[in-house]
Parts: sequence; C-alpha cells; structure tokens
Amino acid sequence: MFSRILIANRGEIALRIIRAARELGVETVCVYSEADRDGPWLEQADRKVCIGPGPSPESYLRIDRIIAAAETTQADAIHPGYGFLAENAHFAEVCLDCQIAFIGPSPEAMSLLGDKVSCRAMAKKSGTPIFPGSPGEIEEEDEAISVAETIGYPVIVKAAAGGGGRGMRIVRDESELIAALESARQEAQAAFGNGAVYIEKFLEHARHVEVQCLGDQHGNAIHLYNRDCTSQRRHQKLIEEGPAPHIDPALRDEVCESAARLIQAAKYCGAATCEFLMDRDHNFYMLEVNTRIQVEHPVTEMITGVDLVKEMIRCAAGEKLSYKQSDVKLSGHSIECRVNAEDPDRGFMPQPGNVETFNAPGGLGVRVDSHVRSGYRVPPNYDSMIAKLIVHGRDRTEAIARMKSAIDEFKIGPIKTTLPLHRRLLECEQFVNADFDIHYVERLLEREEQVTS
Ligand code: MV4
Repeated sequence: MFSRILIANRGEIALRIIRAARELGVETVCVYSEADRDGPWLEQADRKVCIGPGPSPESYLRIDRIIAAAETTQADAIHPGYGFLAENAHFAEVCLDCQIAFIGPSPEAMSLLGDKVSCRAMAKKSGTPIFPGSPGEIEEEDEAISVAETIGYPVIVKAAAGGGGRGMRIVRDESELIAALESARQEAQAAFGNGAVYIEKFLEHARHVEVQCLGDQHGNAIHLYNRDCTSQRRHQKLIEEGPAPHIDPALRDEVCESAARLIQAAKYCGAATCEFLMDRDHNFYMLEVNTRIQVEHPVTEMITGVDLVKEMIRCAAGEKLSYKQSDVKLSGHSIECRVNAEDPDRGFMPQPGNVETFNAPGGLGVRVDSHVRSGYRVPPNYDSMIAKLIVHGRDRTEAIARMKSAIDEFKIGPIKTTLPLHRRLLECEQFVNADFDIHYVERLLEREEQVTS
C-alpha cells in the first residue's frame, strides 16, 4: 500500500478521498489554489501545498505544479478525483514517468476507452451493445452518406474525443448531412484538438442508464449494478438513483456483465462507468465510458456497501479487488440530489458568496457528502456543486420519502440552491413513476415558466 497520496482536486471529492485514505492508513497531501485557502477539507489533510491562483488553468490544471508538489512531499501516488485532470491521459503518463502511481487506469486504457471510436470497436468485440453506426472514424463524405442511408435517419454525428454533449449534430435527412459533418469536425478540432467524427443512429426518447465497474491489475473486472441519471438539464445531472428502475433482473445482469467484460478487455484498473441509453422497448446502446470516479458514485456505495474510492486506491497499489462478482449484493434503493449553489428561478445563475447557514440533515439512511459548513464562502472559480444529499431506503418509495424529508430538514442560506427544484422533481408524476426520458426536466421547467409568466 502507498504511504502518502496527493489529491489533485478540491471540495467534496477531496474530502471523500481523504476519508478513504485515512481508513487505509494512508497519509494525504492536498494541493489547493489561492481561492481555496480556507477550504474546510484542507484541515483534514496531513499536508497542503498551494499551487497557484484561483483560475484552474493556473492551479488545478497545472501538471508541472502538481507533480512538483508530489515530489516535494514525497507522495507515492496521485488521486485525480473527477473533472480537472481526471481523464487526461497525458497527465497519467507524466505521473508514471515521474514514478508516481496514478490512481486510475493506465494511459493506454484511458486513451482506448476515452476515444469513442476505439471504445465502440472494443465494445463490439466484447459483446456490449452499441448503436448501429459507422465502424470507425468517418473520413469521406461518400461513406457518411452510405452509412446514414444504411442505418436510417435521424442520425447523430459525434466527435471521437467528445463527451458531455459537445461536438454533436443531429441530422434528420441527407440534405443536412455534409454541413453537419463539417461543423462537427471543426467544433471537435477547436475544442479537443482532434477533428475525428463518427455517425450513430439517433435515439429520440431515452433514459440514461450507467453501469459502475471496477477492475484490478490482475485481470479481474466486476460490475456494481447500475444507476439511472435521466434527471438532467443541459447535460448537468440533477438526480441520480440506483438500481435503475423498471429493468428486469435478467436484462440488467446481461447489460452489466457486458460492461464488465469491456472493462476487462481494456485491462482496466480502477473505477469506470459505462454509459448507456435505453429506449422504450428496453433496448440498450452504449454511449461512452467514463474513466474516473463519478460524482454519483455514492448511489452505488449505498446499494452495494462497497467503498469505491478505497477499491480504486487498493487496485492502483497493485492489490486485488476485495470483491468477486458473486460477493456484490444489491440492497434497497438509493437516490442522490446534487445541491448546486445556483438559482433555478434565474436561469440557474451561479450563487457564489457567503454561506451563513448550512444545517445538514441526518438520520437513518441519510448521507451528506459536502465540504461546506456555516461561514464558508463559495468561490466563483469552480463548479457550483456544494453538497450531495444521498439517501438509502428499502425500496424506491421509501427512498423518495426519505429524500423529501431530508430536503425539508436541509437549511442553506442566504445563497440560493437547487434544493427547491429537487423537491418539486421528487413530486412530479414522471419521476414518481420513473416514466421519464432525458428531456423531461427541461420540459417541466418550461411548463413552470409558462405558469409563472
Ligand atoms: C445520443 C443521443 C441519442 N442518440 N446518441 C449526450 C451527451 C453524450 N454523452 C451523448 N449524448 C447523447 N447521445 C444517440 N445515438 C442523445 C444524447 C443526449 C443525452 C444523453 C444522455 C443524457 C442526456 C442527454 C441529453 C441530450 C442528448
């Protein structure tokens, strides 16, 4: 096991990693920016190193400064958390070159799964369902036309290096195809420095279902069942839950096992998530693989009892996974609300500033992952998530009731948060019946706007 790990992140995930390391008897070093000087999580670290000014390109994205901090504090590994450098294969490679373990996959596995074209090819080999589409990158206009004709319109043009909705173009008929191809290429080149694009059949009404996986350096890979992340707005998830509702166990196991086979085929070490879209007839199609620990990982921890961050650290240190597939048992239902410092009544405007009151809820089956306490000032430089409220219940009905009660108990002020919106979503018919698709939150917000104006 490592003696000391450096955490190249901030906020709640930095605290989450500190907790896991502490249980393993591993010391922690936190790097922080000038804007995070008073970050409460820093008090929990064994050491802290300032790496630059508030803007992340000058601190949390500075590979040179992070490596220098790891070397001066003699850290033997780096945990990247999520966001920032977590899915940067170059960073993972620099860590290894400097003889610092990267707590995550090898740069090769990260690149293989991070590129959507090579990931799709790998998925096909491992029997993971994918959308019909181009076998590889689209290089010629003629190929685009013939692929789209074969799979049928509508199709979607996507960037191989894309993710989170950037570099995508929906194409409804052949007349739009060539222009979409060209503009997707240009956007991808500008955003990712890689203009490669591919084509898939476009699915209109879908649910977002993802499978949590873990792999070790000994060729073992397991899945930890699934989560539903359909409740999102502009590619920002608002509510996640697990297991994904309304999926029969036989189909669920088949998809989850196919995800684990993909992770195994990629010789993957650490935590990975395979994202799928599911249509109304319960057909699954893999979208992409996230090669990091995700924000919503506590949902899986609540329903399986597995500490995902500890498993990541253990696997990076060369240990075997603590669980075989048959050791992973599903229990009850979990829901997570991402509490953002944003005003949902004013176009989700960020609400940086002083948090005078922060009274978190508690009780049976209630978990709050947050770095915030009363008196904390939310800096304007970073993501607006200030807490994750996670509940566990014996079934979905109990989890919903518990979440509503916990939201009512949660007092945050004077800054506005997304909690009142979460409360309304938990009561809307589509959520209650889990009869929803990836556009339902936006449609609900539009309806609310019409009522108030
Ligand atoms: C799709 C799709 C429909 N058909 N691919 C959006 C982000 C990126 N991860 C992939 N995305 C989508 N890919 C096909 N073939 C619809 C989306 C999509 C979406 C996916 C998941 C969650 C929310 C979404 C919102 C809009 C579009």
